[in-house]
Parts: sequence; C-alpha cells; structure tokens
Amino acid sequence: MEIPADGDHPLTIVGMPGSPYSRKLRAVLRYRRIPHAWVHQFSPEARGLPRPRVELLPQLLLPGPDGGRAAHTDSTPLIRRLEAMQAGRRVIPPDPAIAFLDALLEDYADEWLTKAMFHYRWAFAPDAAQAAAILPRWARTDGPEDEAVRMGRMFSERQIGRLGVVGSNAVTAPVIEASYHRLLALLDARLTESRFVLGGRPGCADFGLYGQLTQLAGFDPTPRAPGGGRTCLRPVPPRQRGRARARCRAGRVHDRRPALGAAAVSVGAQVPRVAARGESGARPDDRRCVDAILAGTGCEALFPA
Ligand SMILES: N[C@@H](CCC(=O)N[C@@H](CS)C(=O)NCC(=O)O)C(=O)O
Repeated sequence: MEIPADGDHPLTIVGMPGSPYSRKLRAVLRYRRIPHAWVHQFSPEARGLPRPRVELLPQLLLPGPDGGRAAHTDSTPLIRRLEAMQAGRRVIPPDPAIAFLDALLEDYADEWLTKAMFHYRWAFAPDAAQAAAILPRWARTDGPEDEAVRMGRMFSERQIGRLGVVGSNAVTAPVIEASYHRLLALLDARLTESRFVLGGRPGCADFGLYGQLTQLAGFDPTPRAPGGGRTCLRPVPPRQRGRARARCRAGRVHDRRPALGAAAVSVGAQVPRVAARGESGARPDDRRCVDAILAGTGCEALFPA
C-alpha cells in the first residue's frame, strides 16, 4: 500500500496534545514529510470518522481494502507500516544491529518512561489539577464550561484510580523518579555530543522519547522542575524509603527496564563504531555486535544466548 499522493486527501491522525503516543506518531509524520491532517479526538472535525476496534490514541486513518478508510492504533507497528508505504527519510536504521538497539530504546520509552509520565501527571495535586483543567479543553475551547469541568473530573478520577494499576505507589514512586532523573542526566550528556540518541539521524527511539518528554518536560509542572517529585513534595515515610532505595539499586539488575535508561548512553556512545562499518542487511555477527554494545549495561540479561 502506498500513501495517497493526492494533497487534498492527506492521511488523518486523530490524537491529543496530552497524549505522548499521539505526539510520537505525529512527529514521525512530520519528520518523514508525509502530508497529514491532525484532528483532536472529540472535536467537531473527528465526528463521523471511522473508529478503531480499540479506542486508543493515536488513531491513523489509512486507506482500507474497500476504498474507504480504516482507523488503526499502536504507534510502533504503525511506524513500521509507514516505512513500507513511503521511501525517504525512513526512521528505522538500515544497520540491523543498530535497528535492534533503536527498537529496544523505543520500547524503553513507550513501556517504561510512560510510567514516569503517568505518575507525574496524576500523583501530585498541581499536575492533576492542571491536567483536569486543560485536557478536556483541547477537544474544543468553545464548549460549555460545566461540561469541561465534568469531563476534567471524570478524566482525573479515572486516571488517579489507575495509578496503582500502572505501578505508581508510595514504594515505587522514588524508583520511577530516580529513573527519570537518571535518564535526563544521560540524555543531557548524550545529546550534547550527538544530535540524536543513536547518531546523526533520528530513529524510533528518538520519537518514543520525544513523545513522553513532550509531557514530562513540556507540560506537567512537577517533572519540569529540577529535582521535582515526591521526595520534595510529599515525603515518603522512612520505612518505605528504605525499601524503595533497595528496589532502586536492585532495579539495575532485577528489573532491567530502569537500567535501559543507563544503557542509552553507553549504547549511543558505541554506535558510531558499529555504524562506521557502513554495512547494511543481515549479517552473521549482528548478534555479537548487539551483545558487545549491551555488555555491562544490565540489559544483556534480557537476551540470553
Ligand atoms: N501502545 C500504544 C499505546 C497507546 C495508548 O496507551 N494511548 C493512550 C493515550 S496516550 C490512550 O489512548 N489511553 C486511553 C486508555 O487507556 O483508555 C501506542 O504506542 O500507540
């Protein structure tokens, strides 16, 4: 399937500015210079559009087999579909070993960093209040005030009720925050020496990180403030703090996801050496190459030989 060339009928992406995955996918469309229309969910423009089987954001409307359009979700496979639909400015690195590391870091952003996003948005009163006030108004600014207030209350009650489900609680909060602060320090170091996480061109990892950071560093007040977080706003009782510290240390070994943040820099730092070989296509030594880069990061245990 190819992207329709007709400029009057660009691809439609239904999303919300407060949705990290919507920002991620829209950034890919922008970087790849794929013409698209950005439609806010629940806005008048979204009325009558095809709905996906699962109501998640973002939704990409692609030409369906019957000539109509069908709504698809899940940013990671959608990025891969777009790669196949249009050549040029692709975001999957051509080197298979680097592509693997890129996918790993994309997964880190999508599945782990999002815990920080959810935690910071809904665990602290100032962040939750701002989100409740703004999120419903993104659908439309001219709706009735009492409706926006009602929707804001509904969003926040639902999301705060889910905090435990996504894993943010008194014990895990310091782990999540320490991991977030570690990532910021590592990204700061990495991006002052390299334009993108894995070198001179953006990969899926950059877009995944960008999506989550548009919220963490660009919208929610607590994670935007240096050192912001539970430890400074709502001290955790000392007994829980001890347990959390132990988990935090263990996190580097037993729960590999926090360790991926640390891996980003050492992965990034070694990538130029691999990329310098200038080869592409599957090679027998791809696995050895990935193993060598991941050695010592804590991530190697995810991929036993
Ligand atoms: N894996 C999906 C995640 C999508 C997702 O969780 N989107 C959130 C908004 S950022 C959503 O629609 N949440 C609604 C819900 O969980 O009910 C992706 O990469 O697109």
